Amino acid sequence: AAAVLLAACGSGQVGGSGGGDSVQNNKQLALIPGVQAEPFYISMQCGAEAEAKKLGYTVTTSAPQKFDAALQTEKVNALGSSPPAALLIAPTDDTAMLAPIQQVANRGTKIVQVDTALKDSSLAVSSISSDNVEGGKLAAQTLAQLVGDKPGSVLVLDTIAGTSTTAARAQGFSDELKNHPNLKSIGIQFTQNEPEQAAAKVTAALASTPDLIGIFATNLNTGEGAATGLRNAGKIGQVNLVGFDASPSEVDGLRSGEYQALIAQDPAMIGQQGVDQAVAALENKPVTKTLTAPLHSLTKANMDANSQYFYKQQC
Ligand code: T6T
Repeated sequence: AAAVLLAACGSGQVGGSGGGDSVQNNKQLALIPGVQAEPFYISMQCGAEAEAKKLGYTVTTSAPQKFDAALQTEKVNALGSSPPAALLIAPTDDTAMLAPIQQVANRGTKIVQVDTALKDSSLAVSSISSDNVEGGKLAAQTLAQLVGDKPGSVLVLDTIAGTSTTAARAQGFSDELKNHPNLKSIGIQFTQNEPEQAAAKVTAALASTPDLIGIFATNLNTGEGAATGLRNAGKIGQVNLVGFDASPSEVDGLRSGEYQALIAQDPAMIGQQGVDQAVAALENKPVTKTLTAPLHSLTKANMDANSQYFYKQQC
């Protein structure tokens, strides 16, 4: 079985990198992440660049300054003058990003969704993301385990309405909470993906809800803000914080006890698979419409054995 696997793997790479039977000459891929200078997307970019190099393609990344559909639209429109062969994009809004992406697709560029997705995924030849509903469930199970049978209230911090990934995580969390009747949700709060807003929501929840026992932060920015809110109130360790992602500051926070658990994604794999699918589409090879990247539950006890899942600040 090992030999078969190896052979399959080898032939895939030879086919991918060969210029010999090249179907088209444009070897330019574009990557438009959700926001610039953020470890999740940097790790995705690292995975995409390494894979593209192997396959004889180049990746040009242009990221908006904020996680914002209008700013991301500007980046998409800027592709107009020299359209890439394929665009890997993490749409920041599941509806508003449809029209600008459609325009790029109309010019013949193949579209691959990485991480977030449009509600209408039919434009994309392939979409790659974590199983975010499952990640939310895992977060609820982890929180329930952490608090044991103790009753209490829990807060969910989401990012911006229309973000497919964090919405799915919040949904999965709420679904799983039904299996843990001692844990009472005080609802989902939106934070505009700003750590300061997440911190303020935590401060307010601590004031209004004396039995607050846990917080689920659906991504890196909400997690970093929640940790600040708990720190400011002197509640670190008293209120359990389960975060998503594994940025350097979240990893430090897990080690120091600010977070009790992190659900880490594999953004480098999402970037790598995004390139693989784009190249397959361009070279008329079989393309997989939907791919799921693995999740890893990190705790203080297992984090050092799982350091390969920590996100990068640079490649
Ligand atoms: O959690 C990731 C990503 O999966 C999500 O779509 C948006 O937020 C992050 O980039 C982390 O900040």
